Amino acid sequence: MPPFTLFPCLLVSTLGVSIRPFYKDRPPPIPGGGIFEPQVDTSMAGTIFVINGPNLNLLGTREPETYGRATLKDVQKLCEKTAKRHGWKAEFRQSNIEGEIVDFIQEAGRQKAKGIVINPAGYTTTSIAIMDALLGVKVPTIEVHISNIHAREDFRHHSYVSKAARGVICGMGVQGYALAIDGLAELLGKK
Ligand code: CA2
Repeated sequence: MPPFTLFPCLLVSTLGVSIRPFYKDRPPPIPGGGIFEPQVDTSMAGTIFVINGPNLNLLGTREPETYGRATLKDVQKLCEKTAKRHGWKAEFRQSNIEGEIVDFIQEAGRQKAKGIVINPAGYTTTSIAIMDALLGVKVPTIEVHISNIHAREDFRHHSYVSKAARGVICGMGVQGYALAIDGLAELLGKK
């Protein structure tokens, strides 16, 4: 008997074709060779970036009278849950380093993120680099501050980041992050 009748699967799989049984509850074969591998189409799943600036890693451990008792992990869960309601995945980041925050923003641009929520913290009032990065990527951005910066010291009132933001939320505690994500959904017509 010729070998191709004994090993038909082997022969045809080298041609990129599968002759294995096709079950109705399985995805169809992948063009180009693979068979029965579950396929996730990530191109449709929107991503939003939630970026946190310096010292926000300390959230929930100090100054609860100003910033509340929620930790940054709690904020991450809140953002992931809120993003999921809109069919989005949340990429949650924090850095104490200005250049890393610029890198996160550029990454959001490269990944064609649906939106950015950013609490620039101490860099709010100083960072032309973060403002320039946001202006460069053209991803709709909402700036968030946990505290009401306008009811605090004068030096907290000015924000370079606001010049690149579609909206600003402050004084709503960590719930401001969820409001910002809902706001992005509203802006992008998802509600
Ligand atoms: O209210 C906000 O979210 C701020 O962005 C927080 C910044 C502050 O510089 C801004 O003016 C307003 C400070 C973040 C520091 O976070 C800490 C959290 C807990 C304990 C210590 C610092």
